Amino acid sequence: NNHKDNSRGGLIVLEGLDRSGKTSQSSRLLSHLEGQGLSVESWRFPDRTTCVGNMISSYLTNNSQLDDRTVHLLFSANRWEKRSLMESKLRSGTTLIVDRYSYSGVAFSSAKGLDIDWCKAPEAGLLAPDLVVYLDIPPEKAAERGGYGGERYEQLEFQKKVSQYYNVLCDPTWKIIDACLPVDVVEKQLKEFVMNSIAICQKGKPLSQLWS
Ligand code: NYM
Repeated sequence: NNHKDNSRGGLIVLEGLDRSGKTSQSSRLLSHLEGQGLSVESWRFPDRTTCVGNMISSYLTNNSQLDDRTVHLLFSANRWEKRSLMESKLRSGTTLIVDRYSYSGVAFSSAKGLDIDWCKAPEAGLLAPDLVVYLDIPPEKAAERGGYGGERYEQLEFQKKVSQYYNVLCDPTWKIIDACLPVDVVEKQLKEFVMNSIAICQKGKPLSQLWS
């Protein structure tokens, strides 16, 4: 039947400040979904394994200096270079759990003072997520968690600005989870949102594009 033809995996995006718990929640979610017998992969942006990703990584670790607009476009290019693989994975039925996406791109660059519409422009045409989950943590609480690794951006004052731009980007379709709740509670809420979203994609929800 028709449903089966258009069945696909879900594009699930986790967003939040540094130290909000995205990475540990991604790995818990991955194990859970694998355990359900689903085809699923865990991705992250920046993807530091590509040439572009190497440039980004060297910038983040303060091993190179780049103009703010230049690095913004590199982060965007790093998503564009993965777009076709992303689309084929989704169409072949694999769900992708993505740790950061275009929203990080826009929130972090806008927090540096770049115009928000300028920041959004190169993201237009990338695949739109089926679900965005925002792990919500006050910047002060995130800072208390420690482990800011000394990369660029990992400073309280800057993270406060980033959180303001996430607020601007947030739309009513985003699912917000209080990231100060115990990890198991966050995990449980996350699973529920994700399972619902995957079920809709399996029924043949069309893929769509960001901001275009
Ligand atoms: N970051 C991440 C950006 O500034 N723009 C982007 O497009 C993306 C995807 O990179 N502080 C920032 C947010 C993080 C940093 O990410 C590295 P991570 O999740 O720590 O590897």
